Amino acid sequence: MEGVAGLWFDVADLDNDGRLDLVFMKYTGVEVWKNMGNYKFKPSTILPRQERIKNVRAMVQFDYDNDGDLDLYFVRGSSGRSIPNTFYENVNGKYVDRTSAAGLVLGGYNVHVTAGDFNNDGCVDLYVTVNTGLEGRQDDKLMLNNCDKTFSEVPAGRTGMKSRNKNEDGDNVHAVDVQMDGKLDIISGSMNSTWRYYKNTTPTDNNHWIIVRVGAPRPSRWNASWLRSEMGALVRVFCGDQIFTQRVNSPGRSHSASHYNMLHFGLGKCTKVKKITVHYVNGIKAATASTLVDRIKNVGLFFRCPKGFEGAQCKKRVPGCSANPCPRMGLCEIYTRGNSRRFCKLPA
Ligand SMILES: [Ca+2]
Ligand SMILES: [Ca+2]
Ligand SMILES: [Ca+2]
Ligand SMILES: [Ca+2]
Repeated sequence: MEGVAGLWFDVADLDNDGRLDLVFMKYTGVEVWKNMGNYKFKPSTILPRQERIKNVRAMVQFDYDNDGDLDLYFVRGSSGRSIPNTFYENVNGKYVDRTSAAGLVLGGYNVHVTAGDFNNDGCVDLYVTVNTGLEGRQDDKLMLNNCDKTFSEVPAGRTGMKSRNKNEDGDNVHAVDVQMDGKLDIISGSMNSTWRYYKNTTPTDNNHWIIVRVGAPRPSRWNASWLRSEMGALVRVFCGDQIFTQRVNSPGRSHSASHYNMLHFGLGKCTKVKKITVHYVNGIKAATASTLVDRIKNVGLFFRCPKGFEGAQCKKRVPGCSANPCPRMGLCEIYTRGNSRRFCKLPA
């Protein structure tokens, strides 16, 4: 992989084998490296004509048709000319160009994209930021999913979003529910100005939602892997006869990665979630029983650090922590890595 001249890169399991592959977005085309396991990668040409997808600025993997597989959208931009974006539908593991059919050409000088169900109708929408350089000032684009494999742009005057100022170029954008009220909000930066935060006040027409807070995988008798992150896990919400699918990842990952494990799902009129499943990248699986909607649901393992401890998972070694129970920790679990290191961890 040495010498890959990339502009941005992202991780995504493009071939659905459970291992996250690498996607390099370059001025000269897209380059994919398939994850072979054991930290080995090899070049892949899984995307049709990927070498011709030039000037990619960002990508997002999302299930636009709720068929359980993740589709792929590249936004593209150049200061010299208008460039169409590229959208691939995942059809049984093969990627098919549906850019025009889905109404996602856009053109112009697009910079970044985030996906989320902004009106909670059960169909994932897109928000694309735009650079002003090409055709004068342009506003960002909110593309609502019509739930029929097409998208429609919401006219700028109807979004309530402030027009970008002259010379204010769109940049990062994240779909995040700031208040945890079930309505996804927008946080968007610009290259030469300030951040903007847009609170979502869209009428949701009694649509429902659920936020899945994904914790770490629980080690089992069969799999005590220390690859214990929830990042990259595939999460499915089964509601009514529909299945909603997302992967745990930063919502603005191509430009500015963050650790964000709260997945927002719009559920439409569905009122009862049958189950939620999580497939972690280390092979461990988790599932919940049925649950009501319009709430936050925890899945997986969470840690909190008692006073005097520190680190994301209380990794500061506890003096005298050699036997269970740990001092001052009440009910705790001890995990060992190798022969020499022991940590006390207190399940939340
Ligand atoms: Ca893969
Ligand atoms: Ca799909
Ligand atoms: Ca929607
Ligand atoms: Ca909100």
